[in-house]
Amino acid sequence: MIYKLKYGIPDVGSEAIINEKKVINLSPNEKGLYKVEGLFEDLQIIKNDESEELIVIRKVLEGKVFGFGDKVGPFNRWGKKYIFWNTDNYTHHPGADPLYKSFPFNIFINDNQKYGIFTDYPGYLEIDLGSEGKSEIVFKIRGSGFNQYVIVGNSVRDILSQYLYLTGKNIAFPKWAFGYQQSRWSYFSDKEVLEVAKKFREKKIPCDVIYLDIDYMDDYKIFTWNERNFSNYKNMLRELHNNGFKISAILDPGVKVEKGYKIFEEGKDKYFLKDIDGKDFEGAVWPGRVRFPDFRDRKVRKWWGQKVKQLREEGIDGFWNDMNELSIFATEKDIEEMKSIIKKMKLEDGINIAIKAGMIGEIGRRVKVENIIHLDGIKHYKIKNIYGFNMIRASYEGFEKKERKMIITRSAYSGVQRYGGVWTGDNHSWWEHIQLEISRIMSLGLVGVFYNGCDVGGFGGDVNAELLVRFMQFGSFIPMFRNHSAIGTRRQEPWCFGEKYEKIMKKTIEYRYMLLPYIYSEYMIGVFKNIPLVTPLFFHFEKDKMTFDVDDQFMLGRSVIVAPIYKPGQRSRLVYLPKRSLDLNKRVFLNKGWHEVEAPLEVIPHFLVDGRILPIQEPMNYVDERESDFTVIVSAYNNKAIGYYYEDDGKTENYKKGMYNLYKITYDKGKIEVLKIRENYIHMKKVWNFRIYTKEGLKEISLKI
Ligand code: MIG
Repeated sequence: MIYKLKYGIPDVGSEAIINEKKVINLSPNEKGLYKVEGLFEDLQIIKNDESEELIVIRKVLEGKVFGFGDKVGPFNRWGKKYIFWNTDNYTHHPGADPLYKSFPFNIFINDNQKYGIFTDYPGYLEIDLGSEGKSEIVFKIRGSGFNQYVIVGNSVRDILSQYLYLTGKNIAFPKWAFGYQQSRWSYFSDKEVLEVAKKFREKKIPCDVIYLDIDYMDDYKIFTWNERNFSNYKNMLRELHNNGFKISAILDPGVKVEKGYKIFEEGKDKYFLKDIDGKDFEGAVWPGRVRFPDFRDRKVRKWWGQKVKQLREEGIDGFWNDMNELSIFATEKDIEEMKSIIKKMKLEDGINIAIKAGMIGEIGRRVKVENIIHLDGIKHYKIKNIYGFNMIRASYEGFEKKERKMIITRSAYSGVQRYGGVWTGDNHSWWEHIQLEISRIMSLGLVGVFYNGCDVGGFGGDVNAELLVRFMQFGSFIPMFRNHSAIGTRRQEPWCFGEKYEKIMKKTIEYRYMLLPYIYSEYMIGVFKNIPLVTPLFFHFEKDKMTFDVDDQFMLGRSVIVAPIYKPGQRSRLVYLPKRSLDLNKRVFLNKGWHEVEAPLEVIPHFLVDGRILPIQEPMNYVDERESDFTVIVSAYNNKAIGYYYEDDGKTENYKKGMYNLYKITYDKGKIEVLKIRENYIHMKKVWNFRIYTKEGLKEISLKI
């Protein structure tokens, strides 16, 4: 059940909502206040015309609150005030807010209530969840009105599913996007890129994607190539493809102001955001003076989409959209200064770069967004939070319709799952950030963005061997497994810390490829059925109250529980199992409850819930390399289990037309049964090996299906 509550009259229509048919419009009392029986009651509405503020104060019952996407801070959001104002905020300390994205959706849970609230406002928004100790929530916008959607459901899954009814289903990413991905700011030349690629293949460390950061461009000019360092880029792309790699390139929105530069000339006075004086607005980012496309305008998206398409045709397979908060450094002078600082830096001084960059970012935050106007006359600050959303929408619209798209963005707003996925931005090579990312990744699932990830290994600062191993182990169980790090920091490709650690990381990556049949099945079923790939435990074990307090474990799919190690020197940890599960390291059953589990450096504790199955394969060098041996692990303590296996072409939208295979696998008292729910795609796995774990021991069966 979805209720719509209207406060004032919004300045601009929302772009998040695409389906309102099932929504029930509630009527307020004469003061404009709402009461939703059994859930909450509005106390007051304050309107201040001078400051353009509209404030709603609401009485609620206390409980736990989850959601808000990848904001930092505790997983349970209660007790804190949050600001939604998309900002390039690169030091994710515990109090950092606002950050890059705005997902003003969360789910309230207490003993008697379960409901979601989506506060749909794309400008400045504050939500205070009882930070002053009262059982009150305060919503504050800088605008004339906003809509709110209150979603009542009988489970978290049901509430999320209704939210996705409102804001749209997730697109499906290509299968290769679930392979290992290697990035660095930057691989500076075609030669360097090819060397990195070669190393992966020589060492037989699986890898699917290599990233190009801003230095592939000529002077940071979007849609150009640096002809000096990437003089042979066509050859580079060809070679990478021949060796099974995909390439993802960064896209920044700022278009350099330079006479004769094609993109600038085409966009000038036509496609860019305006200043109050009616001229194109100018700020400074990496290229120096830049202007920013107004992606909200359909013709601008079309223009940008064409450029993306050209890059796609040249051989770029995926795109990551950066700096689209908007991130504006300041003036051109500041940029020149920053460039010379970076040039003078020795590599060890990476942290100083961050500090300097921070100083410049501070200036950027003072850029007056009040002065920026959209092409249709709307003031930018009223819709700042959907700039990034519309930027990746432009890339999405530029792609071939039939092709699956690999597009991620740093800045986003609710509904972004219709166009792509996200990563969490500039984290650090800090132990604390493994723990932080666990809760951010889970929270991104809870706001309906199923393809998400973080910079594995940490972006800023220098990683060390043990931290990298633990980060990689965690990364191998989240939707997007990408190692990325900042300029000036210590290198963190899997081979950078000598043989001992390389071996462990190779195993970690291979294990990810082993799990791909399961990961991809669960992901695709999730896309169909609105279930995030990574969730907190309570998503699948809601009746078990203990699960609501577990914020440092997660579920990958519906059957695997993961408990990462996020402290140096730690060689065991406490794990909560909401149901009897099979320890996938030791291959023994553990009962429901708390356990201390061993975790030597090469081990990340993870478990297969009893009664479930896990389809796996032999690892390969990259996802599309070959079909490999197929095994189904069955966790059947009491000789009973059930699970699913899904496959399709992994690269087109044909799954929407039903062109896929879906098998239901059941094990009951010694008998395996594989039911073909649908078999509309080439039958790939002919021989199925079953490894069945029961209380009596292990049984192995091989079947031709
Ligand atoms: O101002 O393109 O979050 O992933 O490597 C920094 C350089 C700009 C920020 C992104 C990061 C990327 C970096 N970018």
